Amino acid sequence: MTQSTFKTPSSPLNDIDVAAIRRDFPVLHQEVNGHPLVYLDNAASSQKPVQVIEAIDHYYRMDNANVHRGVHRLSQRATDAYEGARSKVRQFVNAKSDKEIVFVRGATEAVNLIAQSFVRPNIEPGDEILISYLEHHANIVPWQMLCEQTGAKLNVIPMLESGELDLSGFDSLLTDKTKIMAVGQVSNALGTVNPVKEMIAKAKAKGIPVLIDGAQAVPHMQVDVQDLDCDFYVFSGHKMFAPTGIGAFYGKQSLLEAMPPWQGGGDMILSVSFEHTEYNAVPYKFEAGTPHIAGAIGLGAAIDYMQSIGIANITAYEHALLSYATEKVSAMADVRIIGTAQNKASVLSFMIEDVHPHDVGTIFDQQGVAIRAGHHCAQPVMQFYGIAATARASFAFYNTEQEVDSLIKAIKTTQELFA
Ligand code: 7TS
Repeated sequence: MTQSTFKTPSSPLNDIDVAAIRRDFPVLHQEVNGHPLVYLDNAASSQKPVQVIEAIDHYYRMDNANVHRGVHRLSQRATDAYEGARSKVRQFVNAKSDKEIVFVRGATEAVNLIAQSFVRPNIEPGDEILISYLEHHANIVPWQMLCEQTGAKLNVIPMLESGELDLSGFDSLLTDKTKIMAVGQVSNALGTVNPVKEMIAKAKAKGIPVLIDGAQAVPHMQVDVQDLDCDFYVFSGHKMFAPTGIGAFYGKQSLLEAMPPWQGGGDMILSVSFEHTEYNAVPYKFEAGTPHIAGAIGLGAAIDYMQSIGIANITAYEHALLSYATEKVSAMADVRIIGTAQNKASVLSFMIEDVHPHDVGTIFDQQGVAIRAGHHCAQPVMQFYGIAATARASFAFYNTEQEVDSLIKAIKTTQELFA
């Protein structure tokens, strides 16, 4: 597509009112090093709209109390708000029941919980766990730890130069020893959107349970866990405009019910004596201790906010923005895009010839442009390309074409400095 295509009234870039949206994000309106902030590090953590900030503020000003235990009014309001947020998450991912939504700290905690509570009790030496080359460390290390604990073996779906998964030998990796397939829907380092629906169908046909790491998917696209037919779906709030320290996972109710609890403590029990403890029903069985109540409320508000824009509008807008950025960067000499999959979401990883990505990040910061430089907690992906790091710009629906132009300008400035 040419640049002029993007300027036409029918462009998805005109489908949402970005100027109005940006007014909802206080943090975007500041200067960094004498330049307007251009925040392109959304894959690491996204910014928060006033609607989320105010929901948290309201909770602490008016409703603050512990949940599930008080007869008093504030505790009831806190409980209603917390459980209301659970319903919003259930509807957001289209789970059947609120009982299938467990609040956790984030995607990392969810993967660890599922590894230890769902897989560990049923795994033997020689059994297999299947992940992919594109995973974030959060979906690698918990499985390696489980392998160390149990003598199971980690298998890895390979990748191609394009940054897509190499599914040519996929069927043979799904064996009768595979206890779980755990794959990301969108790669955080490259932006590749994996064909998870097809992959899930193949795994399920062989009776293999599936976990999908949706941390980089939920901020950008509609997710329907029933349509996907995955067994678990994990994500973090802070990448989808909600606070840090809160996330959620979906688990099929029958599986959650059969799983032992992960952590013990208050709220996850029905009764305790020294002789016998009876656990609470799902999802509370997995929510030991006082939860991040304000965080869950903020997550609910973030879902409301995204839905007020429309998830399909977000997807279309960001797709157009990524195409615009990709076209501009591709046209530059001595800049290499890392990850050129057909289907990508909101991530542009690149290398400027003869400049270390960390220097790129520092020079960009001097110009107010915030990106991430590093291995993005996906070191196997870096090893695949024989590099230590990339510079990564990652977009949200509040980013603009003008900000992409600032990115291009920052690349040119960097090249001039190193010329
Ligand atoms: N899975 C994926 C695909 C991720 O991108 C991340 C974080 C996680 C899991 C872990 O999420 P957490 O909220 O539990 O930490 N990814 C990134 C990133 O790309 N830059 O910083 C964090």
